[in-house]
Amino acid sequence: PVTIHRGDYAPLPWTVEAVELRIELDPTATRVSSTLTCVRNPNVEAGPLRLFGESMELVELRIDGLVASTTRITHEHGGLLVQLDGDRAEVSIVTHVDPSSNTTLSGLYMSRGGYFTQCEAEGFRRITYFPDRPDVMSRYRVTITADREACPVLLSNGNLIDSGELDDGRHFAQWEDPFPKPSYLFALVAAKLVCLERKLETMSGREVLLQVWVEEGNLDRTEHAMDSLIRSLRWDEQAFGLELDLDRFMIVAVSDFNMGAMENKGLNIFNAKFVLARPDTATDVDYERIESVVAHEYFHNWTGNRVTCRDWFQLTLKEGLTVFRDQQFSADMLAEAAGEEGAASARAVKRIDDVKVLRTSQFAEDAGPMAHPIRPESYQEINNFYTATVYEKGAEVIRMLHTLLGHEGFRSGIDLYFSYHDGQAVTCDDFVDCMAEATGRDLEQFMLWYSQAGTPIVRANGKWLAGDGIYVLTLSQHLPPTPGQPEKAPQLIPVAVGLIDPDGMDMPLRFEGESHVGGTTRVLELGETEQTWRFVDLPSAPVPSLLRGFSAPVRLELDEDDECLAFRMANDSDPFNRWDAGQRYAERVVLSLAESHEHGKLLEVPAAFLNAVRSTLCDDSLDAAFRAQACALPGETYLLERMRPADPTSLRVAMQAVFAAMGAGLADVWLRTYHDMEVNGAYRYHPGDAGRRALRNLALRYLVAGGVSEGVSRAGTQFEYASNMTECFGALAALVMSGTNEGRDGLEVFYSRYRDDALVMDKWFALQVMAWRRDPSEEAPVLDRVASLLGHDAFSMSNPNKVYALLGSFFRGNPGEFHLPDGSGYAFWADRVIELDRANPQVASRMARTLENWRHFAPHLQDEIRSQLERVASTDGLSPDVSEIVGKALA
Ligand code: BAL
Ligand code: ZN
Repeated sequence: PVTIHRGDYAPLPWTVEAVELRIELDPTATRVSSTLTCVRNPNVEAGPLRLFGESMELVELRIDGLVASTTRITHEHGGLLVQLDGDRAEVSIVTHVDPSSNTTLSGLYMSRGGYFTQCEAEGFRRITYFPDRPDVMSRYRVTITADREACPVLLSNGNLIDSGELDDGRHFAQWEDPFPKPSYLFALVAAKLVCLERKLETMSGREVLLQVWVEEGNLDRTEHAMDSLIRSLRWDEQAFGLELDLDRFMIVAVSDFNMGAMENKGLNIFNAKFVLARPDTATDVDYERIESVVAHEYFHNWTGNRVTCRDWFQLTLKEGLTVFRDQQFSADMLAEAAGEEGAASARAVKRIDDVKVLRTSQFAEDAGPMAHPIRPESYQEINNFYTATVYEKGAEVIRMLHTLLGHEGFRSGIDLYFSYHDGQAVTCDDFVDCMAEATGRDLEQFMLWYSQAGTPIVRANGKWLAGDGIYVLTLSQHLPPTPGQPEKAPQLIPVAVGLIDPDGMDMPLRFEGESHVGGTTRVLELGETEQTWRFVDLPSAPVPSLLRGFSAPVRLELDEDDECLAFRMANDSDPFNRWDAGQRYAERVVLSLAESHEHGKLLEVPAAFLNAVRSTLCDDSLDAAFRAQACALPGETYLLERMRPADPTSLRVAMQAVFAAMGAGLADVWLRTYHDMEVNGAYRYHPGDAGRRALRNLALRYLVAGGVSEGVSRAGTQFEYASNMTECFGALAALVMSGTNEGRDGLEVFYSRYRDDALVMDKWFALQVMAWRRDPSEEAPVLDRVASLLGHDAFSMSNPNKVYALLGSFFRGNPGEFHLPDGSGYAFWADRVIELDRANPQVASRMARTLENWRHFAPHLQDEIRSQLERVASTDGLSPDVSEIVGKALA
């Protein structure tokens, strides 16, 4: 495999000013004619025009109208080098592509009879030969022709400038995008679709047309996506002064899609699951996710499209920033809906959700063979770097800038960024330079967040000097080695700190040498290996509350006993830390039970832990959504990463014991909560209602796990009579996860109700493969069920959503069943990765990644995994995507 290095970047000798594309769609022989207005780059040493190309047939290449002689063309890695004279040239290329056999879903492909494109990162080169790099920005005019009957709707980027009829039942549409863009933002859709549309006035008074395009039967599921789009548009105007720059903005839903969605200029193409919602088919979590994905893609119009990345190493420039923006947007939306009283809690719940994702996926990535800085130094396949590190940790890095510079400073940096770089392809340095220039702050050390991989460990030690009323806090940082980076320098880490008095109140904070108290939460800037702060004037020994709001993406280590954790669970004024204290306590309980199991000891859940959960659950001052977060156990996947060596079987036994104890031991409060939290009236997507539903569903989960018969019957009733998917699925999940007979029956009923609804069937597949067995000695492993579901009528290996639902959920979401001691799960995994790789390397690679942290497992499992990794690695014709993952895993 070829490795590409960040340091090797060089601008191209030729760029493309304008592109004229004519695409004559045909299922097996689409003809693509492109005319490129090529311009010599005066700042670069002379050289040929570089055109990348893959998986298509070159029919013709002309230079300034004349067929190019073969001496002018060199074939290289599937692409072409073309010798051009002078400073400008017109290069015309004709290619043939076969969309119907394009199973990679990259480039031009077909889904349910329609044509769709996906060009990020390097899909455009599968449509035509082109300098397919983000630093080549061109104006596009696109003419699409297609069979009118099969594809009545023809869409591309920008504005529709012409359309009409052709011979033989064909028709055409011509689109022009006024903004220069890189090829990865090109898009085309030709299909049988209908749309919901709205007209809106932007902040400068321009009228714009917004459309959400879907298959005909789905029109009644588009309202929420449209509302989300309108809210996003308004928010970007208000929060950042950024207006929609086009006259028309379209979202298209497609059933077969590798990623979540794609921000093509003016023509966002979405995985249908992030568009379609109706109360009876989508859960509250789906509604929330749709809102944030719509926002994310919309926000890319400025952070990504107007200012784009110079090269793919800079991916976090647009992704980290845009994730940060969508997180802020969602927090604002939730806070607004919750009203003044509930706003802070609503924001905290959103923060908790985001941090859970980061700590589960990104921390694991940092601890394995794929660890990379948010700006990677090298890659073999760029598609493997659309990672939790680039996205979620990238967003945390932006959040730290926001914390360090303050809101005003951050905003002035953003303004400067657009004033300098609008219309350009730039780097992460350019972005941080703007932040530094706008605020006068030296951010050189901060840049280490862009170049060093790994999760910093911040260790805290506190000393109470009773006689002086001084609390001495020492923080030290350590960044563990990662592949290729044995040694690291200390980074700049903002640590938000509060001190709590014995009554549970925050203490006013003053550092030694300061004349005034500076509030009850202070941000310490840890920039050295070790630093000490002295808090003075304290009347009593404080309990520290560190890393409030999760102010930096680090692992915090602090010696706290159970009592102290319970105290912070009950008292910390920072809701994030209040939640986190509970999670730390729960982690300690579960992992110690897992250890007891390994030593053949009896498993006993400490009463003090149950009491702490009971207090949280009964605290009426906390809203339902927060209580649902605070009373949920940490995810099994997260805990498995915290366990060294990781032993999924004992972890599962421990988890089951804690679930059962929490259900049976707290049955009275769960039943009361279930009753009190009932939501009446028609379904509406609202965080208040969603929180109540979440808490009720959690109650059912515990009650069923605890074998509480009243809980099982409540779940059965809720499943039967639910008027919305959140309640229906929540009840079913409670019954299925605990392996009950009622759950098995429920799955059949659910199937008969929703068998024709592909998105709901994804939930059905995912749920049953994540189920826990009640008695592993008597029941067949879940693996058998997964294997048999592969042959189910509703399943398809060529649909990424189905693969993620069935295989992804099993490999990632059910460790206790996937990691069977006899290794049969791993052999199954290898067979699937190899099978998928032949058709869709991107999806195969995602599945391959589910075993990359195999060295964390107990030795007997490691041996089994290694042999399957080796089997995959030695498969003939392996894609670069999977090859990079298994190669790095075995290195
Ligand atoms: N750019 C790929 C999809 C996304 O991050 O929005
Ligand atoms: Zn994005």
